[in-house]
Amino acid sequence: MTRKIVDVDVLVTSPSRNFVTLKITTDDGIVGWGDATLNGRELSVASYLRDHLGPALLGRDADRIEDTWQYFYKGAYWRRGPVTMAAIGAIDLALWDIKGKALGVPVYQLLGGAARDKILTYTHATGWDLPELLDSVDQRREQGFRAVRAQSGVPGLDKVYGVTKGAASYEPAGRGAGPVEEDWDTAAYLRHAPKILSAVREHVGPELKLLHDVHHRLNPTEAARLARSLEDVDLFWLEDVTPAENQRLLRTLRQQTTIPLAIGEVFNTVWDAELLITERLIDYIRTAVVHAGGISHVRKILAFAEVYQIKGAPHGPSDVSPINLSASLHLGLATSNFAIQEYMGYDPAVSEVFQSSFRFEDGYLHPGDEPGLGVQVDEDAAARFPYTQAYLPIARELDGSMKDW
Ligand code: GCO
Ligand code: MG
Repeated sequence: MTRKIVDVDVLVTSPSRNFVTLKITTDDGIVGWGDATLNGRELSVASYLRDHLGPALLGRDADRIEDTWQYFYKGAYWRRGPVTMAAIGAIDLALWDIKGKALGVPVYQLLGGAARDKILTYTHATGWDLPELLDSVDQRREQGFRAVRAQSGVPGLDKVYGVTKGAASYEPAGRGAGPVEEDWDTAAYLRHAPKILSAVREHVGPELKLLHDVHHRLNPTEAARLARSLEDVDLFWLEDVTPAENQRLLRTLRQQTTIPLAIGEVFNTVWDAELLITERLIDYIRTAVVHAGGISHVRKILAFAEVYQIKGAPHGPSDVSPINLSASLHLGLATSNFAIQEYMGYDPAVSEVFQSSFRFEDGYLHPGDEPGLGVQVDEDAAARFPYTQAYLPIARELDGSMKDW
């Protein structure tokens, strides 16, 4: 028996953020949804799906998820890379959604069933100065969060990625033809960050899990200095301390600190993480299902990481769609070495387009028990929010040279 794919459609919608959504329909009328959002490069993935993979999907058996994954991964000749892997990831999510709906079970049941009752989640707190940051952290605690990522401004700068003077909201991407440019000052950051994070720890006491994201801005020496000065803050993790390309450099950093390290949100395949995993240079792997070939590939990354006592903690910002979040939660519920899920919530307009069955309670998330991934997409609502170009800001050193992301 086969379940034939009869229609493939790609929606690009912008209810506050640009999201690329894949819709696959089968000959028995089942619709599966996948997320294909690659922040700032959305249309490249949409074209990859519309122009190359979509036509090849027509007539294929929707039930053959692994074979379809291998067909597109091995069959492309040009393997890996964010655009390719996001496109394959979207197909993978849509096919898991279809299989769940066809069998009447939530996707986590197809992955082996629940390995935990609920998924610990962390959110973002931001404030330009300490009082604003503490207010933001307190708000998050009042909302029930048990784990919070704390980011602040830096004295001498006007803006730091994701934190704006006097603005409570998080505005990571600016609309327009090119990215906004920000200044960056490593020395000022290194002087300031330990003080502010120590003050946050003192304010919240020992229980709250505190995280901090460096966004690839340091070299290994600077990262070691920062980590050593933060040892007493008891961070749950320090994220993306250095650019992720030259991973051998992290060997020396690991000898300098016991702070857990989290890396991987820009990775697309297991090959991007192989050294980090086999040498255990990280404690948490951050790869998101949407960006690394979907559930089928990320669960292999997590199985590989499990052997090295590394846990999954996927990227889950508001700039990928609720379909990605749901897929991550199904995977997380069914995976024993899954630690925590990033969750920032969404603009209300996002819920007009994506209705999701996941629920947040008391600092934990659960994907819900609807068949498939549990996300309905309202295509009329999606059409009301057309795509507009938007990009993450870039940063320059004080002398005007480009800074690493
Ligand atoms: C995170 C990320 C974000 C990214 C953004 C890129 O940990 O959530 O680092 O802050 O910059 O999601 O698309
Ligand atoms: Mg990050």
